[in-house]
Amino acid sequence: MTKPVQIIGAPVDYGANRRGVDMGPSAIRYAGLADQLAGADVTAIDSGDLAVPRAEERDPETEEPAEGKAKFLRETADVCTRLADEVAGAIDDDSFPLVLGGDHSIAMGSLRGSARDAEIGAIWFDAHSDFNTPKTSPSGNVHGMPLAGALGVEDFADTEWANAPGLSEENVVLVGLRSVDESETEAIRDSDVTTYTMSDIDEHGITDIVEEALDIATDGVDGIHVSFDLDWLDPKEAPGVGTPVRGGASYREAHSALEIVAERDASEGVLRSLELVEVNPILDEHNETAELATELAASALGKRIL
Ligand code: NNH
Ligand code: MN
Ligand code: MN
Ligand code: MN
Repeated sequence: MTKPVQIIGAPVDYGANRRGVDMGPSAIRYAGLADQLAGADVTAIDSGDLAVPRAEERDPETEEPAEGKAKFLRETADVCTRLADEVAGAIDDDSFPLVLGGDHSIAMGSLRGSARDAEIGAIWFDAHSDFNTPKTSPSGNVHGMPLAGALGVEDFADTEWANAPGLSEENVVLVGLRSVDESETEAIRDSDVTTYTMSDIDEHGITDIVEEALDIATDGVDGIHVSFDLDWLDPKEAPGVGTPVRGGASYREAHSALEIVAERDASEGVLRSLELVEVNPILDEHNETAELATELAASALGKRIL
């Protein structure tokens, strides 16, 4: 990454089912993010954390939407609006936004900011598809909705904060799925997003899948956002997440995936923004998931061994 990297912390847990993920940005910094980025020859500016009121001060029930449920939706809307401004501001300053979560609900802010005045694609590394809406969500947890939100599915279509008009389904690729709710299946099939499951990775290998994902995500756009949910990895590698699912990506597959992204970026300048989400230090073992997040950031931003 030749641009200066602007670190933006989003200490949000409104969207998750387990408290503690709001401490993710601190845990990732404490795990040595600055050193890892220096090791990737990146100039980093840490702009600190967004101010996020504690969930305890808020009422989880929201008045809207009329149907279905989505906990802390108003608070999520507020923080995503401010995050979008930060991300768009970093891009305007010719920096590269690196967003640290927080739960995955913040992706609606990152994507909307990244897509401001631009057509973008997105690669979504996640065990889950995050394609629920307030009407369909079995949990009411907004971290299961951000991709539907950013694509303006159903209730999200008219929002001024979730829907990212510069992001089209044709340029969205989900990689490494292994937990898709019944409620999400139809919406995904009806959409034009591309999906690769863990079985696809077993069959074709991570390198082919990520190269294909990059071809699709970058086709005809100004750049891509990479949204990286740490629960994409196998829980043995990344225990510090709220919704672990067995059978995930290995340590090497995760690095390899992001090294391929970095290589494509080095040759074609495709990367516009990156986020690492769902690190929960309360559930972690000796901060190892946070540490992994720092290493993965370095891989995505071009760290080389030789
Ligand atoms: N699909 C579930 C839900 O909507 C779980 C989502 N959890 C995630 N997504 N961590 O990445 O609640
Ligand atoms: Mn997710
Ligand atoms: Mn997930
Ligand atoms: Mn192939």
